[in-house]
Amino acid sequence: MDSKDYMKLVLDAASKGHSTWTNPKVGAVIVKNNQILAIGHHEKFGENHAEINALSKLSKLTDAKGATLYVTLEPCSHFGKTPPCVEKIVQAGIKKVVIGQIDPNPIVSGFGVDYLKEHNVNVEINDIYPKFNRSYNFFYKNNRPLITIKYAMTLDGKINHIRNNRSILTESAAYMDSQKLRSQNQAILIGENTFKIDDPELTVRLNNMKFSPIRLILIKDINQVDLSEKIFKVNSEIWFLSKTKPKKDFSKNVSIFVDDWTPNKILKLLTEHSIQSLLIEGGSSLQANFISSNLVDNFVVYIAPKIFGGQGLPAIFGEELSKIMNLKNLQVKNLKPDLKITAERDTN
Ligand code: AOF
Ligand code: ZN
Repeated sequence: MDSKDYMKLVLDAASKGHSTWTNPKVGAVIVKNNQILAIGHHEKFGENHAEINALSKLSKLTDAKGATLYVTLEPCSHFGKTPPCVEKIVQAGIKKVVIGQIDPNPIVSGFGVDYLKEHNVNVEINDIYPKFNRSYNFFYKNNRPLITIKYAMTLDGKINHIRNNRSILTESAAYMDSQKLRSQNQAILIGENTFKIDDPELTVRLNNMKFSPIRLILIKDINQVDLSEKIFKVNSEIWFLSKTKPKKDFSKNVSIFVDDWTPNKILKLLTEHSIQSLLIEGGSSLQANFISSNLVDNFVVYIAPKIFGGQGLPAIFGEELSKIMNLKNLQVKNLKPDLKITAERDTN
């Protein structure tokens, strides 16, 4: 195996991490004389970093003396929830560290490499995982969350059949895929009409698990919210973004932010709370507002094999959006009987 193979191996290891939010997924492998001594990955937010998990698999730390450490992300140099990995790496006598990517997190960025070099460890830096830990990287580079818009439509662009009624357009494969999409985002946002008409739970139902990203609801008047809505049945965080102050008490998992909300203000709030990714599920006027503000990075569109024609409401965005947007990286996936199309903002 060569360096390229090891870098692929660490990426596979990193991918095994589950609940690492809002920390990155990281993988590490220790190699000596072309033998793999140990592989580790970051398993869960707040727990050991990948490098420490790999080192702790050795029978003794000094088994790694003279070895090379391959790691997807620059090893950390700060005291956070765990002590700095670079100190352990130096203590173990590792002589070379091959890094997949410099950490964009300013508390680490470059400092990890500096520490290793100062302690006579050879460092090789690559930049080979541009898409891995996408929202983590995006957040630190752009100082705002990565924003994805999701909607389902018919082949003639209709999202609803009858006004103020929810039309279910797609089938089970697309449904499962959209659940996965929810699980990949730290927060979900919906507007007032979607909240009232759909009465959604906004949870993730996957592999017999039920959990939820932070659920954000944009509403004019918080005092119009009915506590019997389905959203309150699940005990995870809910944020109402309201124009008015509440007159009644809500449960502990409900936060109310009062302002005259615009897409830019919402984004500022999320950034201040270190939210790295946001999925906007609807309705289309809320999505159109974000597009108009030039704040949408990703599109996920499910297309159902139906035509509503004049029986349906105006097509998605209709006249609500007067902006032209160019997209790139269009990809199509067959989720029979539906299609999934993804696209990204074209920044050029
Ligand atoms: C991880 N896992 O394997 C590596 C990380 O709050 P802490 O102490 O867990 O530190 C989180 C930061 O540590 C994270 O933003 C990144 O900069 C760095 N490296 N984090 O959770 C890991 N190697
Ligand atoms: Zn670390």
